[in-house]
Parts: sequence; C-alpha cells; structure tokens
Amino acid sequence: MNHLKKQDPKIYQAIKNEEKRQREGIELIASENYASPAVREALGSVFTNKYSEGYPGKRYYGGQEFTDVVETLAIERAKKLFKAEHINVQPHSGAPANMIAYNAVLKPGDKILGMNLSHGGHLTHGYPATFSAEIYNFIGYKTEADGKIDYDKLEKLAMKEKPKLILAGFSAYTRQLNYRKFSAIAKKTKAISMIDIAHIAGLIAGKAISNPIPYFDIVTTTTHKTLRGPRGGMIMCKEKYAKAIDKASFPGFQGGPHMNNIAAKAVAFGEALKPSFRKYAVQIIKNAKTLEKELRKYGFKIMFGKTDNHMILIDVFGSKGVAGKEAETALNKAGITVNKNVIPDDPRSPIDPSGIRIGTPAATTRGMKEREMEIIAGWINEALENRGDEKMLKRMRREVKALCKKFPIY
Ligand code: DSN
Repeated sequence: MNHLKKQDPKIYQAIKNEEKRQREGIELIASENYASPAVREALGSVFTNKYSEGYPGKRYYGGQEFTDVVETLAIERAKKLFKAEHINVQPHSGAPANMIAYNAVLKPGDKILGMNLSHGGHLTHGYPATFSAEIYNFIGYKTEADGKIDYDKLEKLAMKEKPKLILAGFSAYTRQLNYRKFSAIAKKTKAISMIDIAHIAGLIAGKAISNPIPYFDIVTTTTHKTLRGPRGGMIMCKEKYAKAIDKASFPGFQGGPHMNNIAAKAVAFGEALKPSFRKYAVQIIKNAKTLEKELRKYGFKIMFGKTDNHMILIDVFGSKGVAGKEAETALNKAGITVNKNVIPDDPRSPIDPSGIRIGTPAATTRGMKEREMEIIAGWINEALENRGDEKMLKRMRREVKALCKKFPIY
C-alpha cells in the first residue's frame, strides 16, 4: 500500500491497526469472516471505476465488454452453487436485497409474516425502526420455549392474517428450519414464500446444511458471512419472479452496480465451488457444536435449545449475571470479539441486552478446530467470571495473541 502510505498516512495507519487487530484477536462475531487475498484483489480492482447500469448484454452506458464477463460468471457460478432458476448479483448488501425483494412483489401496506427480532429474526424482517416496516405491515412470529418454531401455530397465524409474503430466515437463530413446512404454509395461504439465508449461505453452498432454494419463491442473501466473499448481497428466485426482481433492483432501488464487488463475488463463488469449501462448512458447524458443549459445562445458558448451524446465542445475564454489553467489553479487552444480542422476549433493553451471539466462521477460516474451541470456551468463562480483573484480561489478551499467531489469517 505504498501509494496510500505516502498520500494518506492517517487512513493507512488505521488500516494497519485494523490488520493487527484482526490478526491478533479471535473473531467470534457470527456474521464476520476473512475474504481471501484473491477476493480482495478483485475488490480493489479497476472495476471500481466503471458504471454499468443494466444487466449483461443490456447496459445503458458503453464500455461493458468486461463487466459483462464478470457479472455473467458471478451468476453462472452462483447458479452452480445454489441451483437457483434466476440470480441477481447486484444488491449492494443484505438489507437492500430484502428491500428490493419486497418491492418486487408487494405494494405498500401489504402484509409480511416475519420472524420477531428478539427470537432471532433480522432488523429488515419487520423491526419498527426500519423503512421496510414503515412501508409494509409486518406481523412477527416467535419461537417456542424449546427453541423450535411451532409450524401448526405458524400456519394458524398465516390463515388468520393472510399475509402476501411469508418470510423465513434469521440473524441470530440457531436451529434448522423446516423449509418444506414454510413452503406448504405459503402455498396453503396463497402467500409468496421468501427466505433470507444471509447467515447460512456458506453452509448451504458447502452442503453442510440442506438447500432451501427449491422450496422458496425468493431467496435473499449476503455474500460476506459464511460464504466468505466480499461485502454484498444477492437475490435468487423462481423464473416467475425474475423480471420483477431485476426491475426492482435496477432501476427500482439501486443505480449502478458495484462491479468491483461483483467481480469479487464471482471469485468467492469460484472458491465455494471447490471441494475444500465443503470441508470448511462442515468444520464451522463442528466448531460451533464443540463451543456450545464446552460453554454448557461452564454453566452458560444456551438459547433455542442448541445450535444446528454456525452460531450460539447465550443468555449471559441469566447464566452469570453479566449484561450483554459488559460481556462484550470484557471479551474485547481479552482480544475476543463478540456482539451483544437480544434473547427471546429479552427483559433488558436492546442497547444493553441479556445475551451475546457468537459464531465460528472466521475462527474456522484461520484453521481453528475443536481443540481451539475448548480453549476459547474456557477463556470466555474466565473473562466473564473475572470481568473486573484488568490484569487477568490483559494476560488473557497475550494468550489469545499467542494462539492466533499459530493460525495466520493471510
Ligand atoms: N449485521 C448482520 C449480523 O450481524 O447478523 C446482519 O445484518
């Protein structure tokens, strides 16, 4: 980064510091990962200079010979990975992808059945402070005490509310969804079925969990979580909705697609098609299950019963009397990054909730396995039990750094 170093030392230094932070700490934020050097090269390429409104073969501006190559490759590779009928790789990220999908098939005021945020849903699935919640009429469904979704209850709710769209998917839920049931309920109530697979896309691509795409009319995702690509979004759908989705993306919601990002998505999809990605996806879940088992031994209360995917939601307040924010801060001091998170019907405020959410995709990318998960669980327990002991947290930070050194990111 010689140019940057000379021209803008402040930004250069911040990047260097961030590199160090990532290198020396354990990343347990369930939605984060490390993109490969090849993905980052595509992201930093000259495609960032190009405007290319429209789609391959149908652009508004000239000079599209090579943008068409990368966008077509991204679509073809994603189709191989997910077996979708139609794919749009232009959404800038997950929230815009959801907005585009809603806009494609709904009118303002239409009803959407989505998962309640505190039960694992996402902001864009109906949280009152979002634009989508201003435009559409969201009804939330919840999980049961055993952590599962009661599909009979969901069906009754759908029959009563008659939503135009039934939305599956989550950002903090840890159990496997019954795609077939979602699809059957949508069919029975004549609703459009949609699933947001942002969190589990990499697990699906790596065949570590089953593929929901055949069961849903519309599927949205991000490309930077378990899928380990650049920050970005994507929409997959049945051919029936292809035109509406494309139109809602451009010109409906977005302007020029970020072609450097689309090139990087294509590279990431190429990586996910390799056999090694399957091993990676399987290991992510093995690591999450080991972490969960170990945390249980230390008396942590695991939400939703257990994990079937890459993340674990822990009620740290209920288990150890530590609020989510305090837990996040103590772990950060020890070099372990997590995020505070609401738990189902959290009695505390979203600003300082009862839980923390942890996930294994990033640690797995750097090669950590079950043995390291056992060590990390011990650290989490020690840091939270002794959260006021600055000396101990500092010592732990050194131990964390030493472990990280054995598992380089790049
Ligand atoms: N911020 C992402 C996550 O952490 O799950 C979702 O938007």
